[in-house]
Amino acid sequence: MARLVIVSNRVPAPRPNKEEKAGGLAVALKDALTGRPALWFGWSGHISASTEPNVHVVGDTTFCTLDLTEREHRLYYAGFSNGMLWPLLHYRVGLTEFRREELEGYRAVNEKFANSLMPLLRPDDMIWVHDFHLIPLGAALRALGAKQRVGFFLHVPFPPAALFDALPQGQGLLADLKAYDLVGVQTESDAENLRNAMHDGAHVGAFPIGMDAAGFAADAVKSVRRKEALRLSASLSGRALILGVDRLDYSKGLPERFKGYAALLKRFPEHRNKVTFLQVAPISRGDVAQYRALKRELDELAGRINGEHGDIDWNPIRWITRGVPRAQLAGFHRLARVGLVTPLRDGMNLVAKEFIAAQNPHDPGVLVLSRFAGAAAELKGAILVNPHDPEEIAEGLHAALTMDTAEAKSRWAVDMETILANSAAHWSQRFIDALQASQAALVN
Ligand code: GDG
Repeated sequence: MARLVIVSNRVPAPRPNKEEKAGGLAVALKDALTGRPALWFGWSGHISASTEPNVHVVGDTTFCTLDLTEREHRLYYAGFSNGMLWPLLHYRVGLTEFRREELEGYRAVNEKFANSLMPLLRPDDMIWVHDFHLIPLGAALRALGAKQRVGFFLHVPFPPAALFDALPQGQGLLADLKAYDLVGVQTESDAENLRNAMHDGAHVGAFPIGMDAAGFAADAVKSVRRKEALRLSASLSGRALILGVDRLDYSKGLPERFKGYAALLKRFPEHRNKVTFLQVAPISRGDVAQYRALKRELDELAGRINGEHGDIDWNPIRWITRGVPRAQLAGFHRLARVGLVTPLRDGMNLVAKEFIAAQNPHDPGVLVLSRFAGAAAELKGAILVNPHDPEEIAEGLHAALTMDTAEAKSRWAVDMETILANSAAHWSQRFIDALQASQAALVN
């Protein structure tokens, strides 16, 4: 079996530990890796002047990471990746900040990665580059003479061409994408946008990311009986739990979500003191001003909602900005009557799938999901809402809270079948098979 070389900005710690950062990419790829020889290459997460790769071998996987200098981190990561590409690709042109120096720093780090990776490659490796931090990497490897199959997967959305056009020198990034044998995106609509932007994009395809639904379901069954889930359950005093779990990021629509919950309590007073909304939102990119401002806004909103709607024995919102271990989260999802997932834009959104996976088949909770998450194209049983309208979120919540068990079961069953059919392992196999086929087409 050909070795798989995965390249991503962050490489997860070889051995899981409690401090592991929340993030969809690492979760999905770890599930995908089991059972084949692999090299996982990327940034170590550390800042130093060292240029020596750090290497750890665990089973069949070699983890190889590089440190970034303070300047590289500022220009490539905080600057161009997070300050320009992340908002742009999430349709938020108004939040982008472009600096030519950052684009140059972004290209320089991609070249540094290519230079370090090149000597580690074997002729029959299959290389799979991940996400918006590394768009130019394939072209940089080709410039060094790499002949291997190289594929790219974009985890975040791709916006309509007219929005992408706002990026200075954006055509250069689109040209870089042509160096890949295959470019994967999450949905057909992302693929259409990217093909339009590239003018010719025969090698662009939709590969919706999956997750290990059966494994997460088994975790949820165990975890719902453990101490933390029992503590949460006892603390609800019979109230229905509405659960949100997201990195604290402006793409996730959290202020609108809080306002939607407040609108529920106002417009449908029968739910007062009968529901509790728990939002878990581990701080992410806390060194970026926009993210600090978002946290302050949510602190204030949560405080105001609790002040206005709360009672002496009831806090309507619980808001936690620490990460919760994955095994505990599975049990929390199983306890929840409603999963509230309302990003303004999201490539896929694995939390929506995790909520479905964790439910009790005999009495499942209901998913209220943004129309603008990639997951909405797959999860036909969810209640879809426009996350920009708090009133629509309130109506979705009300419908979910009052849904009878028969309907909840049939909606859940449809979605569970969908996610069981597309595990992370299936997803990566589909991509790898297509990558292999695309190279064959070029050769013949
Ligand atoms: C990007 C794209 C796409 C969250 N809080 C905690 C925690 N999490 C875990 C969730 C889930 C993961 O992090 C988040 O994944 P998402 O898919 O929801 O979102 P992004 O991080 O933005 O991921 C996204 C994904 O890549 C994969 O392609 O779906 O659209 O934006 O697994 O459960 N995990 C733990 N504690 C937390 O507090 N342990």
